[in-house]
Amino acid sequence: MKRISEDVRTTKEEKFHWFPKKISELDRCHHLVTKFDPDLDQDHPGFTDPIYRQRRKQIADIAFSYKQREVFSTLKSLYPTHACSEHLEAFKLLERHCGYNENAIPQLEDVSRFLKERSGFQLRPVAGLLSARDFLASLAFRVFQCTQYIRHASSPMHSPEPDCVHELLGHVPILADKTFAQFSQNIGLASLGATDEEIEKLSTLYWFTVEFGLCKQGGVLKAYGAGLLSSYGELLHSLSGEPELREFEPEAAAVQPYQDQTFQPVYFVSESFSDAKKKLRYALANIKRPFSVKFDPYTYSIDVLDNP
Ligand code: HBI
Ligand code: FE
Repeated sequence: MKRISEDVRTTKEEKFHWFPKKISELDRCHHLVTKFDPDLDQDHPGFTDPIYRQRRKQIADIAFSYKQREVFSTLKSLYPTHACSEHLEAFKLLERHCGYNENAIPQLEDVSRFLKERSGFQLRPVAGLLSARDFLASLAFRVFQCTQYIRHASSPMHSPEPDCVHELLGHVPILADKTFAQFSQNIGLASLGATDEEIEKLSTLYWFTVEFGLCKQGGVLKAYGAGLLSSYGELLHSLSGEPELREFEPEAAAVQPYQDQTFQPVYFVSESFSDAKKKLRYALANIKRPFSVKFDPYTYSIDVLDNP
């Protein structure tokens, strides 16, 4: 087969230049005519003014790195085949009612109101990566700490830390599911007053479920973990048949070494959220504390009960 160059495609012997067919494809229309560039044209009035040229360079860099819609539309195209039905359903509602679209980042307040109606979860803004203890404690109150900044435009498909793409496309849709919400809150409740070793185990459990969990739906594997649903590359990898898959068992998932630099070599598969929730309940019952905790949904507070 003949190799087709980037800009010229052949259809039925007809040659024509590539042209953008969607507004997002304007990201590729970035070739500049250098004739009047103040860096290259000696006759440009700003040629001898380094401060002016520096400012022009900064402004140009912003224009070059502007990648409209890239992340949203690429991820969205994978959801119908790769995301679990709960994520898909909530995602549609978020598009309809909460301003999810490729042109804008929705407001935290609107998304939080939506979640509160669906599952009682609410969002609160956070400045960055929290300690596991603080992050898990908030889940006990059905509060999700949500970053509001976006990843650097030079790396649209990857962010080393949580950003609003990860929160809004990965976590939020699945938090709208009542059973999953309960599962998340239960991890949070178990973390309250826990030892550092127990926090480490709960974090790992959280990692292999909330972040990188897979589940079976109608005999087909789907993703429900937010780390998967906000990462194009790892979402494809996780369902490619290549990595090792194990049946979800909380005790095993809590001590499985994990990767935060590259794709996971192992994923845990749940039968359903209710099944995962049930298994989690048994596992958490084995953590011994001199007190038990109960969330009071009327006052949004934790009741601490001394164990006899
Ligand atoms: N902090 N802001 C923020 N967002 C997260 O998703 C997050 C966190 N701290 C820890 C954490 N996630 C998990 O990896 C577990 O350690 C609980
Ligand atoms: Fe996360």
